[in-house]
Amino acid sequence: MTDKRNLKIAIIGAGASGIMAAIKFREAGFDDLAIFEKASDLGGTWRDNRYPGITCDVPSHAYQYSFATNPNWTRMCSPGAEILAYFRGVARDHGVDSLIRYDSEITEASFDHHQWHLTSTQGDEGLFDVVVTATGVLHHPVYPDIPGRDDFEGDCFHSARWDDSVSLRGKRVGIIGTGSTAIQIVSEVIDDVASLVLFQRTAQWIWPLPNRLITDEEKELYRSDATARQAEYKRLTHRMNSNFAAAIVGENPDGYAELEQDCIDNLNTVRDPELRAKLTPDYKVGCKRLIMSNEFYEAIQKPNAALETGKIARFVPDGIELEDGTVQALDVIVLATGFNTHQFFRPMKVMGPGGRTIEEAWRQRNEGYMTVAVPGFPNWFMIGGPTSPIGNFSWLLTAETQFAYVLKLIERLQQPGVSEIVPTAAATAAFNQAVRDRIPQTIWATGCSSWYIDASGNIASWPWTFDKFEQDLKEPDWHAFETA
Ligand code: N01
Repeated sequence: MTDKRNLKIAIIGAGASGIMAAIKFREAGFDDLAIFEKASDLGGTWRDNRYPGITCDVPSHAYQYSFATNPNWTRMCSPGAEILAYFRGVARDHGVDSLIRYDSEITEASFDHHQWHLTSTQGDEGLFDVVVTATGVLHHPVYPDIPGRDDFEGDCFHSARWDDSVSLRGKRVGIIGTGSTAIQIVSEVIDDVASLVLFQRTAQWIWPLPNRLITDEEKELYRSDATARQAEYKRLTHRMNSNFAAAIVGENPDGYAELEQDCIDNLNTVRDPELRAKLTPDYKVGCKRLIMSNEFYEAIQKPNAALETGKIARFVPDGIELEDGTVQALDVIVLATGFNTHQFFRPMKVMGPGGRTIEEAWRQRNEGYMTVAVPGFPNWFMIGGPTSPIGNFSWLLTAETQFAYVLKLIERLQQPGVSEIVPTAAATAAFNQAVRDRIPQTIWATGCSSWYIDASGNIASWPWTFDKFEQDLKEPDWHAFETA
């Protein structure tokens, strides 16, 4: 170990992926680390999203790090605050919270003489041998292109910018959007509000995931028996990735048929045929990210709930006006209108050798090699880069898989005479051609709009099974990389 070069490493983002990366770097013997975080707290999406009803619809015993399984999860799918507390606890217990430089948004990165020079909102951050971006996918809120938002005289905010000073109790509440977020909010607040109007542009398929409490006996077992805990983690991640996600990408037809039938049966629990018709999607199950809830259909059938499918024309001072001229009078409007998922680490300005920017490299589309690196940008690695498995895959396992692969590339930089490593243009082109060849066969290309699709119509997710993802990222193909 002594003759190995110690590298100066920057991690960008102190969310789930950045915390994991720091812990894994430490374990691998790297100790010159800094984590840059644009906010004043860690936790990424679990810090930003505090809306009522926030839960992770991935079972908690799968939505955790493989190396820090938690015996104390309270529910099969635990609430957001519990998940945030978990990440805080893991960061603290592994001593990586002290590496975080808060309120430091990296605004510029430029590569010269084998190193990245980083500038943040705090100023010059110096030189780094390696940069790992861990900037997440769902964190640039999209505000709807509906005119007149400032004309509305009540409270109006995005679901990821929840205004804690506003109580919904006894209010007339409007929610725009029918994604996972809106469905969780509706289910949680319906009994508190005077009335609720859900503005639906597109109906969604909903899989009836029960969210039971984890019993004290189960928790006791997980506390006393690490093997049982690990076995539950393995069982659930396998079920999610190998069965469920394989069904979604078209590699488990029986699993898919079952999933589809579950969603149809769930929809058929809606008693009023007119409401049921409005809630019936016109695209295939799984084309959009599948929503998990066994509460929403009951909530939307309550007497104080209404589903509005008329097209929104504009915000007006007392609510929302539809194209037919009717006005829904509201006190509070929640914009559950999703995220721009194609920005990655931008608006950061990234300049490779010779000043070529990532904007230039990604002018046509966001493309990398094996989801983690980009030709022309040496020693720059991404957790959650273009073509990562997103949506109904398990994100934390994706991040761990990518990190383990990236670590092998970085370890190459410790060898004498190696200062740069970067994927070749040819390997990257071949990888992306294979992606493009495969995409038309996936469920996401069967005719729906979704956040998987970028402005040019490219579908951004890993188009094969998770098993293949793990297999392909097990060991780098060294012919696909060049070093200097
Ligand atoms: O956002 P979305 P989300 N007028 O993009 C509608 C993760 N997540 O925040 O479908 C009217 O899914 C838009 O309509 P349409 C999860 O990965 C996870 O709900 O485009 N409507 C859609 O209905 C999820 O997929 C958990 O026609 C407008 C909605 O807004 C991802 O986050 C929980 C509109 C946006 O839905 C994003 O979910 C919550 C307009 N102008 C979220 N513009 C877990 O439990 C947009 N819409 C893990």
